[in-house]
Amino acid sequence: MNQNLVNLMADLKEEEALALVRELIQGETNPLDILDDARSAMELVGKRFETGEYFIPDLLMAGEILKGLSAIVKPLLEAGQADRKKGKVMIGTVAGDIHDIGKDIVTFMLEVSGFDVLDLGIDVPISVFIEKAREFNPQVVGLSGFLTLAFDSMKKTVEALEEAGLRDSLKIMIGGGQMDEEVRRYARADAYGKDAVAAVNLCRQWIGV
Ligand code: B12
Repeated sequence: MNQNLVNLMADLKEEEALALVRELIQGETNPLDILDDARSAMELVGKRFETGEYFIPDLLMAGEILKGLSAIVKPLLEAGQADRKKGKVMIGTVAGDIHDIGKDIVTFMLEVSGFDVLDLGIDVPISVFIEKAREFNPQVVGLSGFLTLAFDSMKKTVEALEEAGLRDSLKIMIGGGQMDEEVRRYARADAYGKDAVAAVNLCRQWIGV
């Protein structure tokens, strides 16, 4: 682990963190190690938010740094990993909800773990989930949501996948701020994941890798 990178990211020093990433990439550092450090840094950011040390703008900044880092590191990974994808996961923040920091972390962690991820973005209409599920053919669909109103969007999205005849060919996981096991039952999803690590473990278990 490069503690310097973890600290720069967790302390939200964007320019210095990204400069170090570029430097590491020019050297011998494995891009996967850099992503692993980013994951550790995001965990620290989450803890600082929970304890009241960080506020919303800090989370947004952490998200920006993560995006910047991904943009530098991912092309290197894709070149070497193209034929080593473990399975397909489609993810999106459900209709009416625009929170995406948690979803982006989940997407990032899934990609780092070798899954082919289609991220549909935020406020995703049910029809788009259906259309893209037909096109992309994922083994797992992840529904993210942070608002109470997302409970119903999740339920309706699951129902629509069922009506479209796609439900039996895929597993559905839900997650995000207000979600829990009770919402999972309400929405009739297959599992609730409390964080990005849980999301990766669910996909590993379901896809069998
Ligand atoms: C940041 C934030 C915002 C930002 C969002 C920026 C962005 N790009 O996402 C902004 C400022 C834009 C915002 C807007 C609003 N927000 Co807001 N927001 C938050 C806040 C502070 C943090 C959410 C967050 O990003 N947390 C950090 C991430 C990392 O969260 P996380 O849950 O730890 O994520 C992990 C897991 O949830 C999991 N996970 C996430 N998705 C998935 C998916 C799957 C499949 C799995 C398995 C796991 C998983 O993995 C993640 C990584 O480990 C919360 C309060 C809180 N304490 O949660 C309110 C909060 C969610 N917001 C709230 C509200 C009300 C709003 C607004 C309606 C405010 C308004 N009146 O305009 C609007 C929403 C507009 C809309 N239509 O969506 C309320 C929701 C209340 C409710 N019961 O509905 C909250 C709870 C604040 C509050 N206490 O009132 N918000």
